[in-house]
Amino acid sequence: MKIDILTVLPELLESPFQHSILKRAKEKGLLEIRVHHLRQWAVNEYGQVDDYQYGGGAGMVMMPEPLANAIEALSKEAHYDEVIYMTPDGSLLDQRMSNQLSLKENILIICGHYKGIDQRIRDQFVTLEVSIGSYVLSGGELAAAVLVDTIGRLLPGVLNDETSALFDSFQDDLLAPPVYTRPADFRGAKVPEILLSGDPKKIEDWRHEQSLQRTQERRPDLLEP
Ligand code: 6GU
Repeated sequence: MKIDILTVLPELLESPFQHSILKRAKEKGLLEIRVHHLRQWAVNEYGQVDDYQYGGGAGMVMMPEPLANAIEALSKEAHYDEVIYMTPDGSLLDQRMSNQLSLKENILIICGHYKGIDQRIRDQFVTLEVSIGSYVLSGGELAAAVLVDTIGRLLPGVLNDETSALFDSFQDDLLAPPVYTRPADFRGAKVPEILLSGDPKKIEDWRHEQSLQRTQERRPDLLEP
């Protein structure tokens, strides 16, 4: 899978994909991430990519020309299955959306800044608008990093048996059960007896029960049909 990201702050996206699971995905050749600086397509020698908004009001708007030129230039090299715009008024990201996006071949992600991008780019080029939650970030970069992380770890061959996404919270609409490691007695707090029993069936049942209980307590909305 190939993911291109368009941003005015490429520095913000330098580190997130260079560690851990995403790093492994790239090294295995399962994921290619390219971060493009929108200023390459600026309208003038000053590197301008934003301007005042029509109708007045505080805050700049990202101009349509640089974005359109960037999208068109990048589209010559790859056919994009989705052109995604990261925006707080987009569809709320959830595991289902990440699962679906992980099946795509090429994705382009546009990070908004300032007051956002000119509506005509959203109308003419964007195929999916994504928000990562009901709060406001300074820009789309951190949201894009979150989205790419959720997608990258789902690509076949990225996770091994031990880290398998099948057991993640949300994958079956349940939160993950509590986990423990050594020591079996930490300052008097003991690991639940059943996990030391060596009985796989009992352990599986216990974990499922704990998952259900946690979900009921913390995220009852996940249990609704
Ligand atoms: Cl995708 N962008 C911004 N700027 N803020 C957000 C967001 C995205 N998702 C939640 N808040």
